[in-house]
Parts: sequence; C-alpha cells; structure tokens
Amino acid sequence: MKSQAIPAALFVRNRSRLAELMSNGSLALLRSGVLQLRNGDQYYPFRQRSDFFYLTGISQEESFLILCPDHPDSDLREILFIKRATLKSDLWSGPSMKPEEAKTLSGIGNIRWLDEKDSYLQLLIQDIELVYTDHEIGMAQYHPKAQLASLLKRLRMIKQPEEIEEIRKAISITGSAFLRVLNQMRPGIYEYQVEAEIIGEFIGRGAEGHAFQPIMASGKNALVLHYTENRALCREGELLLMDFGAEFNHYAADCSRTIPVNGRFTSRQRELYDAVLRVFRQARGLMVPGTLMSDFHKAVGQLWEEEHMALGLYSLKDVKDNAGGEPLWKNFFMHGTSHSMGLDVHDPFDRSIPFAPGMVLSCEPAIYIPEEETGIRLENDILITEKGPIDLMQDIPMEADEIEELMNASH
Ligand SMILES: [Mn+2]
Repeated sequence: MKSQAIPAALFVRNRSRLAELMSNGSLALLRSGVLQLRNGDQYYPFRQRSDFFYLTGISQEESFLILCPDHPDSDLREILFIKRATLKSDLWSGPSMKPEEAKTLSGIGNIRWLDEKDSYLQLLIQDIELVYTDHEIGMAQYHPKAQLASLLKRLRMIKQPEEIEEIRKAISITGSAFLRVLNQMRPGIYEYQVEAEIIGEFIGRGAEGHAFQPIMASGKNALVLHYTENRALCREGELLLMDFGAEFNHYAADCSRTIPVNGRFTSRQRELYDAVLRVFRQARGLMVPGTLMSDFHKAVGQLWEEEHMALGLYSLKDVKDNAGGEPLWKNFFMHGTSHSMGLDVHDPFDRSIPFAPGMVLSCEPAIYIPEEETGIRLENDILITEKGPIDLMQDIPMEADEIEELMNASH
C-alpha cells in the first residue's frame, strides 16, 4: 500500500465548510509549516501543519493560503501561494511543486508564487472587517482578528468519509505491525528492538512513519505514562505495554496493546488484563452520540470502581469513607479514557460538544498498580455513528487467549 493523493474534493469541501463559519466580509490567512534547520545543511523532517493540510492537501513548505469567500471576483476567493522553484533548489532537492500540481492536489484554481503574496494581500485587505488567522501576518495585524484555529477545531472534530478512509489505512498498517511483534516477541529482546519491528512494518508498507513517539514499556516502565526511552530489556515474566500508531497520508492511528513477554500471562496478569478488557468493551459501548466526554470518563470511572474492588485494590468501605474526596479509581487510572484523533494523534476537540456521528475517538482504559510494578492499557480507535460505535481496530487481536495463541504459534 503506497500512499496516493487524497482526492481534492475533500479539501474543496473543507474550505467551503470553513467559509460557512466565517463572518460576512472576512478574510482567512493561513501559513504552511516551515523547514527547521537542524545544523549545517540538514533539516528536521518536514511535516505540514495539520490545519494547512486540511484546507489544501499541500504538504510543501513555504506555502500560503488566502480565503476571501465573499469577494465579488471569484478568482480572488481562494488563492494558494507556493514557492518559486530555482535551478539550485531543483538540483539539490528535486523539482518543487508546479502550479498545475498544486491546482490538482488542492482544487484551488488560482495558484501564485509566494513572492506575490504581499501585493495580493494589500489589494484584498482594504474592504475587510475581520481577519481570521493564527499568526502575525504583515498588514493584517492592523485589522480586528479572530482565531482561525477555533473554527477549524469545530470542523476537524467531525471526520469526512475520505478522512476515515485514510485513518483506516493507517490502522491496517498498525495492525500488521502488531502481528509482527507477536511473532517476534520473547524474553531478552530490548524495547527498541520491538520499536524497530514496528517502524520496519510501517515504512515497508508505505506509511510516513510513527504518528507519535511510540511507547514500548516493559515491566514497571509501563507506570511512566509517557515513557518513550525504549531502552530497557524485556524480561521473562514481565508485560510489555505498547502505544503506537502509523501515520499514513498525514492521518494517524493510535493503538495500545499489552502482551506477556514470554507469550503466557501469569494468573494475576490475566486477571488484571481481563478486567481492562471488560472495561474497554463496556466503555466502547457507551460511545454514542449525545454523550459529553466528561460524562463518559466518569461512567468509565464507575466501571473501574467495581473492577478495582473485585481485584482487591480497595473495599466498599474505603469508597464510603472517601465520600466527597477524589474518587479512589483515579489512583489506578489517572489519564483520560478518550481523545479525538485524525491528522494529529491528539486532534483538536471541544469538550463542551457531545459525541457526534463522524467523530473518531480513542477508547483507552488502563490500570496502573505501582505496588505490583504493573501497567496495562488497551486502546482502539472508535468511529461514532448514529447506529452506535464502530471499532475501527476490531481486527487487531485483543483477547488474551488470541494473543497467547498467536505468540506461541510460530515457535
Ligand atoms: Mn491515545
């Protein structure tokens, strides 16, 4: 699977949805990401700013977008500026984007060189009452401004069909990587070697790479929520908690699995694992339109309270004695259950807006018990629909028996 350009229809629709949210007689200005110098003649890998990609489908640096939806001249309603190629840049970095390509990718008819931007801006801004932007941009600073990001947040929360398609591809590659790990895992492997299996599968299948710094946390490292060092040895009897996901065509997958390093859960590990799995399944069932993120998280906390008591972590008496205090379940589950995902692994999300069809949200209950040096997290990506949640990762093994079977199949 090699990435193919996303149909321009998505970006055309995204711009017209944005135009509907903009006030009359306003203008939107958006800058692309910039190449960051690392040292000498080396640059950090370029990744387009998500908002810019969302409106243009253009992943080249030094690009600029002006949207002026109410302009009487239809040629001036959407203008995309790209950098002018030079012989020198073409020699070193290959030919940069031609206006025809930019037009095909973005669906924008009016493509100009970046050095023409200021004169266009000067012309367009005269009759403008409000400028939507997230940057200080030349003469636009003298106009009343509004945050563009808050409008884009409202749009990006609801995924379009083309976006769900790309997320599904990222998920499929992420699933293959997990199967590869199940096949390779054994005591004596370093966490970074597991990471290497995963990135090998991602790149080999045409993904851009990791959508975020992957977490490969064996044993008690799983208690460090954002552990990304990935240098430790995976030992006999330990669990390995992995939080990883491919980025494909700029879209992320976000998956967590916890597996026994030697291919068999101990009975206590299995007990804890099955509790996480039960909470995961019930939590997923609660992901329906109309539910607020905060209420969802509280409901999952209630599920945890029952499980924690069954696991002997605290008693009903402890809960009653604690009435009015911070819930006890938070001692063993201290992060959120869900976040929005899409172009970014943590996509913009307005928590005052309830779950709605088209949202893609993670579902990631977990248990962390410092006294037992154990952390277990399971995470799938869920599409909210009118008819209930669709688990986009339902094909990635999660059941403990299935994990053990796959780990022991080949050796
Ligand atoms: Mn996540």
